[in-house]
Amino acid sequence: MLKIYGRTTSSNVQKVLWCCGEIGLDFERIDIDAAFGGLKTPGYFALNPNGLMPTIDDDGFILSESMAINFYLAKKHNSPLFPKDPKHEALVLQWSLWETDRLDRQIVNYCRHTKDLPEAERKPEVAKASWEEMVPAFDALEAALKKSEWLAGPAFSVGDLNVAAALFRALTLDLAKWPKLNAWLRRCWERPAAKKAKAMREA
Ligand SMILES: N[C@@H](CCC(=O)N[C@@H](CS)C(=O)NCC(=O)O)C(=O)O
Repeated sequence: MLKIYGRTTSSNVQKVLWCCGEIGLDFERIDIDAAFGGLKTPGYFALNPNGLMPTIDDDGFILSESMAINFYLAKKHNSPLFPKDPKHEALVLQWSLWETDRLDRQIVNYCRHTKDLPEAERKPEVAKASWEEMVPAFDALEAALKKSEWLAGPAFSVGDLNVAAALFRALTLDLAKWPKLNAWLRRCWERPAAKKAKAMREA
């Protein structure tokens, strides 16, 4: 059976749990702390030399990077999440890679330095610099979503899943300036598999 290493409170693990829910995959989830005593241990480094979660073990095939894991699972299981049209497949890659470059760290840093960290540890200059990168990225998503309901073809795909899952923290931000992005994000997170992954995080 597919094994997923990582805790449910990690947004990158949540992304993979959401994908498994969409596909209807059974899996065993292993809490890294319980199994290995931590991420930075020889046991876990043997699986993932980055010492980060998630990692999967699919009958001996070891893979890390949440978005790559989702491409693999969606493609392997012939899920409608993975578009058949090579152009749509390319758009899945485009948006997933784009998100890791333009928004991933920026949104985490913004939320940390505006609300998540204890007040004394917040650095307003980090929040400001992050926001200045997030605005043009949100504008780019807004422009794409004005043209199409979904990011990679006519239906919800692993591209939408990867980007919406990564934008988990944006659900708590005021997105009124980006109505298409706001509606798309909420549409994605209204999916039963997304709600289930979110419930696992909050359990
Ligand atoms: N690009 C990687 C990022 C992995 C990552 O940064 N994971 C975080 C959790 S979301 C982690 O392992 N952090 C170390 C920790 O929580 O101790 C992916 O998408 O899988």
